[in-house]
Amino acid sequence: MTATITITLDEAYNLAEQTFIKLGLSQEHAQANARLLQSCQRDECDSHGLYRVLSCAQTIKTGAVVLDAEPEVEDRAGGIVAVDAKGGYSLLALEKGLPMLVEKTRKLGIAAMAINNCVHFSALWPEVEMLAEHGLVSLTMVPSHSWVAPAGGKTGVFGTNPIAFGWPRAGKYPFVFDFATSAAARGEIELHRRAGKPIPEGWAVDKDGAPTTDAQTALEGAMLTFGGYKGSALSAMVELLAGPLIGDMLSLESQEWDNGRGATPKHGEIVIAFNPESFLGAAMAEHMERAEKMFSAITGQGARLPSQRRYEARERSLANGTVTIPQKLYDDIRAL
Ligand code: NDP
Ligand code: PYC
Repeated sequence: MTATITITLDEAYNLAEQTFIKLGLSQEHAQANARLLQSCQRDECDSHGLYRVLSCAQTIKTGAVVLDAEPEVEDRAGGIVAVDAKGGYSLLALEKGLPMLVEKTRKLGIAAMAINNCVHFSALWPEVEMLAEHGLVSLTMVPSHSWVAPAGGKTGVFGTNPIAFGWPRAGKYPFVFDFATSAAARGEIELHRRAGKPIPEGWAVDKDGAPTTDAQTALEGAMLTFGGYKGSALSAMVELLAGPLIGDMLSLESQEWDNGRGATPKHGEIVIAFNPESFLGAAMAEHMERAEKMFSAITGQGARLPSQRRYEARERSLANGTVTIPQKLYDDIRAL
């Protein structure tokens, strides 16, 4: 059994923040990153929780990220907010651009934010949850490095390319899903490797295109999309919307930029937000209630909504004021 350690939520935040500062990140970036990692660990999203401090450390060591980048927010034509992350981590850029995105969405009914030139390591659900807190529906996506083969191929073209969607619900946690368009996030395969566990069939192939359940072989080979050609097409859409459309890198280009350093991907991100009130006016409550009918039809038959596990984990962590992580992860972070 894996040895674990339980620490308070504050300790989780401080562990991340202090390590980032020791590694040379500016305080603003260290805090934005630590806030995100604490939230992910609180919600038991292990592949994008405190574990990410290790890949950030590796990225910082390679010099691939600008440690004190000051994001610049630009009010671009009509409904577009453009944030230049200046080669820094994405999260501070997101925090800086979000208020203008909310304001534009409220005013125009629909608006989009392009974050460019950012190093990206995070889960996307916190972003759509933040927008849902403002009563907005939203969609966000990012490419990564070209680890994932297209359906029918065996060489990486796509990133793990997550898509997150958020829908506000009166008096309830929002409806949120957030998943990679690969069969699993790369972070999941890395966690299997660290735990010495095989990965499920269908996640990856080896360098020659043969199926593998060995995590290390998978990381050296190519990952697979979920849902065959359907996941493959969605992954291509993510590349296009969060790449060429906003003038930023494809996963293939992020991989070239990395040039074997082993840094976290660098690319753009697109966040699209919709204001239900602008679409529906006085009929908003009625139509939001119709959405509830669908949620009830799902949960009413014993199926669960995406994020339910996460919200339950959140309640538990907040009630206890703690999170539990592998002792080895804690030791590895402390060793930094
Ligand atoms: P999963 O395959 O675990 O899918 C996650 C989503 O599906 C969650 O919303 C989850 O809800 C929901 N879900 C899982 N099981 C069920 C079920 N039985 N019924 C209904 N809903 C379910 O996640 P991935 O491995 O694909 O991705 C994990 C994370 O990795 C994401 O947060 C993603 O943003 C991040 N990621 C980030 C990348 C980046 O480049 N920055 C790249 C790739 C991934 P719940 O959480 O409640 O289980
Ligand atoms: O887990 O696939 C992943 C991932 C890529 C970038 C950040 N997380």
